[in-house]
Amino acid sequence: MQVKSEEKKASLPQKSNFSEWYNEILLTGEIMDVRYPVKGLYVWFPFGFDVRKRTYAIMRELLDRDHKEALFPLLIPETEFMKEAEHIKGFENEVYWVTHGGTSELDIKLALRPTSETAIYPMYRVWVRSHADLPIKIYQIVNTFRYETKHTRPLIRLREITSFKEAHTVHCTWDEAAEQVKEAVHIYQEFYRRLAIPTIVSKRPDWDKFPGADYTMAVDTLMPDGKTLQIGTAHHLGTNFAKTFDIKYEDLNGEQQYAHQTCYGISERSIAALISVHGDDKGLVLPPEVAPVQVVIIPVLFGKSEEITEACRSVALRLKTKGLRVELDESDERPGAKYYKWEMKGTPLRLEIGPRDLKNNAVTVVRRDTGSRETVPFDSIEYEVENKFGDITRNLFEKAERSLNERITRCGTLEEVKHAISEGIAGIPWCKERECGLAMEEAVGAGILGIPEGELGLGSGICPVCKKETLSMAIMAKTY
Ligand code: 5CA
Ligand code: ZN
Repeated sequence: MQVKSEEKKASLPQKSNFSEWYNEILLTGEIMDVRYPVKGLYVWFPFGFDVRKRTYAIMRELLDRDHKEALFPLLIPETEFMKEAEHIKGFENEVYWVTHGGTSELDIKLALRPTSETAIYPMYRVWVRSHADLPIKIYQIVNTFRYETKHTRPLIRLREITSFKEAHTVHCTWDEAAEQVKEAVHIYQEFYRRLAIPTIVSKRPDWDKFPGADYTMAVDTLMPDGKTLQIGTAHHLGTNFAKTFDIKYEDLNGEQQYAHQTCYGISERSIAALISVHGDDKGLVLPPEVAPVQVVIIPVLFGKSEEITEACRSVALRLKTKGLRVELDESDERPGAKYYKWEMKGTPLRLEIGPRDLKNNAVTVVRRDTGSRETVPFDSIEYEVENKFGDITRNLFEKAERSLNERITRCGTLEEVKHAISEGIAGIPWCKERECGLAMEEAVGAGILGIPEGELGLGSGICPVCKKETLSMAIMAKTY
């Protein structure tokens, strides 16, 4: 038995070896099975699906405050898909086409949505009549398909994105749409705060914006290997799509006006970030809000003890009554083996009751995030557990934020940037000119994420290319 649990412990590579760790934890942590025989498509295990469900419940909760959920078809006729020139340019190499129904060739090819502008906007054309119909704020959570040619990776770069949350809004004015983009970014920040994931918000450089957008705001986080992951984007579409899809409203003066639009999306990259930012050498570490099992109770029995079993059952019942997700592990495995198993699963709290706890009318509480052990009175277990949940989420966020901040380096030269991006994010003065930006990317072999919001984006310096003075700092990083 001892040997077996040691083996289990050793089966996860150290997190410092991130790529191997990531692949292994998806399988051992029962998040995704990567053995499906189509490249870029993966299978959600029930446990992973449970985490996904809880994560997206947060997203739904935030959006449902003032958005409506809807559902549009997966198939988009070529005639609609081919309307917006920029959009086509951006996506045509990534589209899967349905060309046949059975054995007969279709008159009009059908695209599997890579994103749903061209599925939704023909309907918006019909739905939008007057200023009184606006704003419209609709979202859907669907699968989308992108024939990605870059290296595919589970949860990160998929050919079937299974958890694409896309919101599409319509407004009277450009400014109202700009406000909506801000709101979208706030929603994402709140969402990631709930997942204890720190984020950096920046406006993408013009050459990296969404095809068909006026501008793109992006939310990024830093992965353990020092590469950033774009975990959400919000796009101001101006009237670009309104013009091609003829979405007009009658204004107060009775005049026809083109509508202004936004769209914003996230994917299961949110789950990739959740796993990668918090996990450790022992496995998953999940914030209580999204953990399928929040508390595991393990009887520490030496010989048979009815009393310990009874005490464990009673605690389980009390916590369940509080609405918590509790598992009482009464299996025959040794306690040590059980610890490994539940640690791997990221269970935020482990309660142990042994003979000494019983004697003292107490429960031993072990935190997954810190490993700390504490004895708490049996009678106040509900209070103690709920209290610790708050502490855990706070601690996870603070720890992740520290780790992010430690890996941001302010640089003065491109040589320094080259060095800094092997560890994380580099800040570098940038005059905001396209030519300089492209030259900087070329020189260091990494992308400009943008000029980040907040203090990080400020600082006087000299653009490394044109040598002009500037007050803005761009951030650069190797990206997924
Ligand atoms: N229509 C817009 C907003 S919904 C759109 O498609 N934007 S996007 O292309 O930027 O995608 C939204 C987010 O989905 C991205 O920020 C990124 O986090 C995620 N994403 C994009 N492509 C993939 C992919 N192949 N696999 C996993 N996630 C992806
Ligand atoms: Zn410059």
